[in-house]
Amino acid sequence: MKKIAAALTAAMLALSSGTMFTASAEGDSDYSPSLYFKAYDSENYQILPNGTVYVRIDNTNDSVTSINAGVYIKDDMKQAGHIIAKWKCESEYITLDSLTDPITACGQSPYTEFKKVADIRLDADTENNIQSVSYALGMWLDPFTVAGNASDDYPLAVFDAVINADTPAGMYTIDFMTEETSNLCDILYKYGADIASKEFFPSGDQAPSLRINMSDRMLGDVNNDGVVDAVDATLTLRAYTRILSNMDSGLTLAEAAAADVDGDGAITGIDATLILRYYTYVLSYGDIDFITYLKTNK
Ligand SMILES: [Ca+2]
Ligand SMILES: [Ca+2]
Repeated sequence: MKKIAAALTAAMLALSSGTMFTASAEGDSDYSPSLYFKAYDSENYQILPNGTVYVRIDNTNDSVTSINAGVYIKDDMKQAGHIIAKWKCESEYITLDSLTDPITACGQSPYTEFKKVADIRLDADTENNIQSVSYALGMWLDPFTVAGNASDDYPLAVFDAVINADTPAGMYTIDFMTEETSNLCDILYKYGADIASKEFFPSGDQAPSLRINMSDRMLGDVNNDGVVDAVDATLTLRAYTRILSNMDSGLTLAEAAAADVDGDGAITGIDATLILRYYTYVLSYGDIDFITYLKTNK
């Protein structure tokens, strides 16, 4: 059945390829849906404005931290009609677990065609730390009907990323699968106003990773003296200068994770500036914590 659907899809794509130029003339040729992760709020970790999860690890006890997250499709034009999302974590310290359909997790599937739990296909490959969810009908003719106002009012699936108690500080990611040719994220969507369809393998900006920065110290406190101040900004700027000169940052993994305050996975002048700006705020009797400050002063 799956093969037949794939063959039909291929045939439809072949038939429709001639009309794609017409569609691009209509002005939406650059459009495509995208996938993204969203970590849900918890007392066990903090979420930076860009969605990166900051985990303050404590290797002195055996506590396990679980990050609860959802996988979403952003499809403003509501054109998607076949969705396969696959993601993996390559770190041995993080285990993907508790893959759950959105009906069980939050009472609603993102698409009205998928009303029952059994309509949504979940797969967990625990050996390779891979999870996936598929929204597929036997033969694709029309885009799915979005249940909420937007395609991402409800997740495609939710899962836990379980962080082992002995996880070293550092920067980790959970990644959509975008490289292996036989095991990709795959979305079919309508293309333009006509019947033409397009198969799309989201990658890069259209399938950003979930970033998890872990450190034994609070965000921004690079030297771990309990305060975020000009010294931390200076250390961050020095590391950035070294990186610019093609040298090692000179920071330990715990220092680097604490220095990446905007959570983009790199240490740059922006991180140093944010630390300095927060320090200036604290000097003028500001009393909110760094992450709340970052969220309210984006
Ligand atoms: Ca400090
Ligand atoms: Ca950064």
